[in-house]
Amino acid sequence: MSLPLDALRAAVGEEHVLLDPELTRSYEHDWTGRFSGRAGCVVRPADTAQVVAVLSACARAGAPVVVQGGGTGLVGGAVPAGGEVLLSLTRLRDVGPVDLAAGQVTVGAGTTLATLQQHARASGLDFGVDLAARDSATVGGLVATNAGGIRVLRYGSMRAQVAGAEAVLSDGAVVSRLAGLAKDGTGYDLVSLLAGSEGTLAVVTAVRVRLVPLLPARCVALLAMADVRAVVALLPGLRERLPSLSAAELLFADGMELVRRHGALPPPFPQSHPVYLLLECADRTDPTDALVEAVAAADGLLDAVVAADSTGQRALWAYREQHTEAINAQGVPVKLDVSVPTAALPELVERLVPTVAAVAPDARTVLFGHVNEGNLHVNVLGAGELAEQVTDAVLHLVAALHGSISSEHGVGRAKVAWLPLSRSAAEIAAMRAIKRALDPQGLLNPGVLLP
Ligand code: 2HG
Ligand code: ZN
Repeated sequence: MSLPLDALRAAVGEEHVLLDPELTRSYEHDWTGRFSGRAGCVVRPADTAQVVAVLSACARAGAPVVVQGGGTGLVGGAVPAGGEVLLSLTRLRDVGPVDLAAGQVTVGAGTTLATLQQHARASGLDFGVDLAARDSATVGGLVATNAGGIRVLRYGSMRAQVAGAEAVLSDGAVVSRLAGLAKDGTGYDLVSLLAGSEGTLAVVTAVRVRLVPLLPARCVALLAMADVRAVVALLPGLRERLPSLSAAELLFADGMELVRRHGALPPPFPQSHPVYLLLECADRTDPTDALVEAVAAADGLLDAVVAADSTGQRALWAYREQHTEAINAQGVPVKLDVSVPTAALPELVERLVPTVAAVAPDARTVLFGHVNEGNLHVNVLGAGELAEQVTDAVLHLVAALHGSISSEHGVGRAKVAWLPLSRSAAEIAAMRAIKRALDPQGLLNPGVLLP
């Protein structure tokens, strides 16, 4: 495959076309270390016009393109398979003024989530999506994967925050829908289509996002419970009692132990418990009393701690947010991010460890997740050569429980082979037809998402 290097250099400037392996290396693997591949070159455009020039050059040369944001993806969706032009969007960092009348702001695709959050908060608003990788994850990547995170319970996934987008098609044509109109009945919703498209349909260069009210008064609680069934049984009552509920996260004894050892964190309770539920309420006025009352009324509570001050809250969140790092410190995990109807979550948890053990007896399974969405992060350590078999067994179990093989991380390269477990043949055919219409040469993120 020949790369249009001269045209790329003309498009972005010589210094932003990287060929030296010393310079390209950091772009060529995912965060976990499980996925890697050599790029033909790395190209770093500074604005939409340069993305247009890059994609036009690649279209003329028939050169495939891998699109990359902050590199925090967990399914290999932004890692080259070998020889592609790797298009890094981290220089597209323009941050527009907050439109207070609309409650929206337009930012470049390479803007990090943390920057967007700080920008919104400085104007008295906030952004509805939050996740542990906030300092590196980019807005473009959040759209591409339809990222979820810890506040889906309150605000929905990334798709729900997107009011508009600007994107470049594989032939260099620009589709720009950045007016952020709350009502627009003029046909296909191209912007919504891009959410979850994993870079296979177009390159998102800017995003117009909806903002949410800033709720500075917070309270966090950690509840110890006997099992997941007891946790799921609490959810309807908690949602009803606590309109300010904004996160409900599930942790397990072994994950807690791992995180505590990794981060040298003190134990939350005098003794270990099988399951933990982390709750956060956010409001304009202090939600502590409401949360304390709800916790006191909870059935099946083994122990609980409530943190009303920010230091205590950070300490409780650390048990949850340090899971990903603590797991990776043990070795490269097989990461399976799945969801089932919440009522089926207890059964999924009960069957998971035996399911993994049946194919990989020496592997260790660490679970945690976002309980309200029935979203479980299944991290299997020590699967070695058996990674595919473990994936197959877990994803079949999820499908049997009417779940999704990818809840919030996307399909990427990791789960392409299993897409038919979550999407019917008719749906996959429709997705392929859309792909062909927007990217007829199949140049954008080949090998990602579609089998
Ligand atoms: C989270 O919830 C992320 O922290 C990462 O979705 C999950 O590391 C994982 O498996
Ligand atoms: Zn998650």
